[in-house]
Amino acid sequence: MGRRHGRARRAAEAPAVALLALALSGCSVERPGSVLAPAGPAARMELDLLGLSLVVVGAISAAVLLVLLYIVVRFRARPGDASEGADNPGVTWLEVAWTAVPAGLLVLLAVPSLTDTFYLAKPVAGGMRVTVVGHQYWWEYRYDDLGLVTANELHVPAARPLDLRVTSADVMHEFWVPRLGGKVDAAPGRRNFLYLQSDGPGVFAGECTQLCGASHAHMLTTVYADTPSAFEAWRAELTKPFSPPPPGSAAARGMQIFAAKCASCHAIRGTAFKGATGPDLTALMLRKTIGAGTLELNRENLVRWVTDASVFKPGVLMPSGKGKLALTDAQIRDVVAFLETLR
Ligand code: HEC
Ligand SMILES: [Cu+2]
Repeated sequence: MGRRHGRARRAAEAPAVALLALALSGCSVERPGSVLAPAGPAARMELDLLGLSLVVVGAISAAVLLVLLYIVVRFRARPGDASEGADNPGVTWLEVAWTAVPAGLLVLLAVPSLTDTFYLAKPVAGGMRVTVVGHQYWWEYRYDDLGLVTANELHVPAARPLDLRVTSADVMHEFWVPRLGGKVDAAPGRRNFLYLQSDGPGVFAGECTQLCGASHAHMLTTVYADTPSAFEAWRAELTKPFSPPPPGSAAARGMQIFAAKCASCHAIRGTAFKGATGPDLTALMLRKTIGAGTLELNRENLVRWVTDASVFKPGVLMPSGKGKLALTDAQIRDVVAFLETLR
């Protein structure tokens, strides 16, 4: 009785759980983003190919199953009939047909597969060149033509083709933004080309899809396909001259701490800070998140991150402020005050 009751209740709850899951999946930028909802020409080309293969394979499967079903029923053993059945010497037209039809279908699949593969394998004219470098556990973006460097949040002009050259500074990673196109390996010592493009402005989730260490799951990225004016505003922020904080302020004290403890790993454009093992922090405050999507960017989270990032990101390669870097709480607040001037 109790068991029956439980089962009935679970059955009654199922639609509610499904609805809740649906509602939750509708929140914020969709992660990881579905290849079934392409938002640009490369992704659409790949989905069309998938659709064509499904139709062809589905038609073949259905035809074979129908013929099989017919044969099983039509030529089944009947009660009282012990004969071996008729000896069929072969039907030429049938044999020609079942050779020619699959051959035709293979050609139908091969032609678009090959043309699409070759099309997607080379840069589209007028593309924006960005070098993508995978690091444990974040993405570095170097805009080769614009001379900009940033991390984790890739701003691009909407609808412009991207000419990405993907590589790695350490282990194998894999770069994937499902709604904009295929994925590609980020391998040390190699530069793999990837063409992505959006139809228009939008925000697209991406991530590392090659298990690369303890915080592989915290190696997210976001592509911002900006309108021309939004992209220009972002570019202007990243290239404007560095303005040092006013002498005597908390931020000024923080900048000295930064020079001593952080600049060996982090660069800021227009300063003497040129570290390259961690993300470039130029215009840091324009980002929505820190730690490759790990925490929302705000003062409290910056303090927590600098205090000990490994609390949020296991195996993180940034040393803890409180531990290894031997900073006091007051020093951490000062250095965060400096970070907050980076915009
Ligand atoms: C040994 C090198 C190293 C030192 C020293 C270091 N960091 Fe980092 N930092 C990193 C690495 C690596 C990351 C990327 C971690 C990740 O997301 O996996 C990082 C990430 C960050 C981020 C987040 C950036 C982003 O866009 O996600 C901030 C902010 C930051 N560090 C500030 C500091 C400050 C402030 C100091 C000095 C108190 C400091 N770091 C010292 C290596 C370092
Ligand atoms: Cu990775």
